[in-house]
Amino acid sequence: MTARPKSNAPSGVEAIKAASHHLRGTLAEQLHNSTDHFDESGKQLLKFHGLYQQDDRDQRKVARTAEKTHSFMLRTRVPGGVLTAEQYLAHDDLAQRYANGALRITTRQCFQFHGILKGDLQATMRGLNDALLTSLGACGDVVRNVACCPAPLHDPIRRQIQAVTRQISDHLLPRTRAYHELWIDGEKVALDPPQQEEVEPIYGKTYLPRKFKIAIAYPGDNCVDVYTQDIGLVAIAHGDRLLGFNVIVGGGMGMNHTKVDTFPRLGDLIGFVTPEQVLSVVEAIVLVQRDYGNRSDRKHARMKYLLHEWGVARFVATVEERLGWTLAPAAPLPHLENELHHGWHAQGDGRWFLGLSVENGRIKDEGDLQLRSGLRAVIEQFRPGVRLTPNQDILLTDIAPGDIPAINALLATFGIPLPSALSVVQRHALACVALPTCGLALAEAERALPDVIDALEVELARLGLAEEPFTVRMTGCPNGCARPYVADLAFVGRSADAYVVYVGGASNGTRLNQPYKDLVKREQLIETVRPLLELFRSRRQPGERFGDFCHRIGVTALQTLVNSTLSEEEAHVAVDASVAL
Ligand code: SRM
Ligand code: SF4
Repeated sequence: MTARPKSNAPSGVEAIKAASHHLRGTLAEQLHNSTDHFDESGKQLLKFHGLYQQDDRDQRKVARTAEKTHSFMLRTRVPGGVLTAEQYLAHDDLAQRYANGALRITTRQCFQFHGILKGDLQATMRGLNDALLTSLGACGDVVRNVACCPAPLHDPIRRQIQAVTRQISDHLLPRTRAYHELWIDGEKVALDPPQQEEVEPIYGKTYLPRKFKIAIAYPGDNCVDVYTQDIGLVAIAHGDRLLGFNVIVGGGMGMNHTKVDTFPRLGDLIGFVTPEQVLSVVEAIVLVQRDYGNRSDRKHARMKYLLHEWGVARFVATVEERLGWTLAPAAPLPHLENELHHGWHAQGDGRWFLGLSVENGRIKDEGDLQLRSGLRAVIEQFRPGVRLTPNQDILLTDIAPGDIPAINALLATFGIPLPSALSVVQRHALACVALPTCGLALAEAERALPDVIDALEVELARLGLAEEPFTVRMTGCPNGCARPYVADLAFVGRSADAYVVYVGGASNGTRLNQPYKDLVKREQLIETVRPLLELFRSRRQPGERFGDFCHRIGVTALQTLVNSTLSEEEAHVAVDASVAL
């Protein structure tokens, strides 16, 4: 039997976008009907407005019926993670009033609410709008939240890259009035027919083939994981002068365990642009993806697959053709580290900032740790600036030095530890949301990682590795929302309660890791990793990180060593031999 050729017909989502009159569809009618949910095309369009229709998957089991009770996840768009105290407090109020009482910091410096009911959507979005916030373009086939190193240090480079972040974000925000009509102006939508002449100058009627991600790194600081973005920009500076940006394109994490033609990919460095050129170059790259990205198969629609199919040279030539000029060669890349920005730091302008570690980004009150109430109390009383980090943490900024003791004391009353009281491994760990809200989760992540980290802490302490910085990331499925494939060690959900263990990434996000063992049960994760940590402890080179060690030895050699019956001494000889090969 001959294989059927793949169809090039646009996917169903393309048809929904095309017929939607710039993201309106029948959302207005559906919003006011008597059901608790939207139909399939409504679900797709809602994403562009920052909304996901979900149901509580724990409840599915309890209810034992096919009937789901729907609620919504709402993601706000927070360019560079920068919020005022008032905007933080508005999020906190809305979480209490309309969502499940918790806030979730995301890996792209946004906030998510979970559990909003359909009848409360308009009120929630009006509340955001009143605080000068939006969820437009936080999800959907557009440029998502533009990420940027959030540290508020008083240096001109940081100020400029934050300004470029805002500029790129504003420039690539959808122009449709649908968001305001539907959620903010409310009734008006029923009176006015959609304006047929409305135009989206960048996106057109069908927007992009798929989501699109952009991030900017400060020289030397890769907390945004530039290599995993559709476009990663690394600032290049000379002293206090921003010379421009190195441009990296075609990164992405998502894959499917069983489809070998889907894969994580690191971006390619394609050249250097000045601050004056950066917006036109970013726009040209987005337009190339808009016009040539795959619109028939959403599993291959990310720009990384265009890079993979075309190769870098053709991609760059197409971008340059659109620009009408050629890109300058890339500048030497500064060495990158993944800075967490934890603890107290002088900003350099007489003020201080405090970076707090938020376990898996979840701001809630639980037991002795009253994180939500404590943050609220500090922010209400001291009115600091607030920044969300790509490591799912929070920075409280612009604090007068005289307020530091009172803030430390107030945090302590709510049981909130300073990062120095936490283990190194916990502070570097990330988990995606997964169950119970994520419809794509195959296994637990956010709810499972704390216990895994507790067990790992014990092992690391036993081996004298407690101070060893390395990244541990867990996701409930292979889509890669916590960017697991660049971590030193990752656990990626494979089936209910089983994971693929990955090792050998780089803590600074510059190398992909490799699958080490498949279908490992959650309770066996630590015993699977233990022999690797033992080998690392005894055979590492001076200063070598765990991921670098696993990469140097190689996954196959590690598997052979761990599965063999060699004595410890023989294993060491074998390690040396495998490295020498
Ligand atoms: Fe993600 C889908 C959560 C960052 C790759 N992601 C989802 C959805 C919306 C599930 C769905 O489609 O039904 C998840 C909602 C769960 C929930 O209940 O809240 C979800 N992704 C998240 C967040 C909240 C994870 C977190 O724990 O912080 C992050 C929100 C970021 C934001 O503020 O915009 C999040 N997602 C990422 C990242 C990391 C990043 O952007 O730096 C990635 C990997 C990078 C990339 O895009 O390649 C990522 N999410 C995906 C994918 C795979 C896309 C692909 O190319 O194949 C999906 C599935 C999809 O799009 O079909 C997905
Ligand atoms: Fe859901 Fe998978 Fe993303 Fe985790 S990685 S939030 S399980 S889509």
